[in-house]
Amino acid sequence: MNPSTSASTDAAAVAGQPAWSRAEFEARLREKGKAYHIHHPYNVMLNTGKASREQIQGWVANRFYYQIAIPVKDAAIIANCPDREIRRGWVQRILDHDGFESGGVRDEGGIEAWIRLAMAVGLSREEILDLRHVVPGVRFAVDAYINFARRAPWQEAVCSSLTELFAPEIHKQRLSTWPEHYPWIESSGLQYFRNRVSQARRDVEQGLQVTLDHFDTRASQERALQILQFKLDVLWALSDALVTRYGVVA
Ligand code: AHQ
Repeated sequence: MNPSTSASTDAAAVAGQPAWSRAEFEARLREKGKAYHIHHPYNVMLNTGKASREQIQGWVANRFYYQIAIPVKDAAIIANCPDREIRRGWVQRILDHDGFESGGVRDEGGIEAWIRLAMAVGLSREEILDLRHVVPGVRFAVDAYINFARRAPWQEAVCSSLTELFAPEIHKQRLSTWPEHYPWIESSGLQYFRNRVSQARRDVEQGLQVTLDHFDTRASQERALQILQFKLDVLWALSDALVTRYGVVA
């Protein structure tokens, strides 16, 4: 269910019940990792070495649409957030993806690193940038995420980024399995995943504190779980769309 619809039925169901403790609330957020796309058949195929060159190229080309959406999504959060301290932390996410040049320090950014991944799996820069391979279901899932972040209160959009609680594991899984299964992919092409292991951990620290601080009633905590489920569904639907276009090998 898209969490932009009101969750009044849940609020009535838990009215009068005390809020979960921070530890209990965090545990329930982490428990939703069971639905993370690391368990999706397309991802299992990728990380167990069963994917064809075309299925890998299709995943990289379609996930590029998700990657270029992230800084747009994060800019929407910043645009909605009146708190300077929060913005100071959150802006790092845009720099991580778009790259920056400041005081003699130059970082090409994650989107450029993803383009290098694309070229390492045999795609041209032109065909990754012109989005010719992006399938409708991927576009709709990613656009739903961006539009949620634009419309929702900024704290809800922050909460939706918490799928990254589970991201370090998936990046480490690729780094430990792809070189063995796909030796034809140049090792430098995997740099994006190496960078994300630490960046995701740092991102989640801020996102989790904002979420634990803001959602402080039982009804709002239930809503936070719905928001996280929405984002889990975005990632799952993205992989479903790839199965439709490229097939999957169990
Ligand atoms: O590379 C990823 C990334 O930069 C982000 C930002 C974050 C967000 O703000 O929603 N989520 C996210 C994710 C990235 N990679 C995905 C993957 O499987 O490689 C995982 C994804 C996430 O867990 O939300």
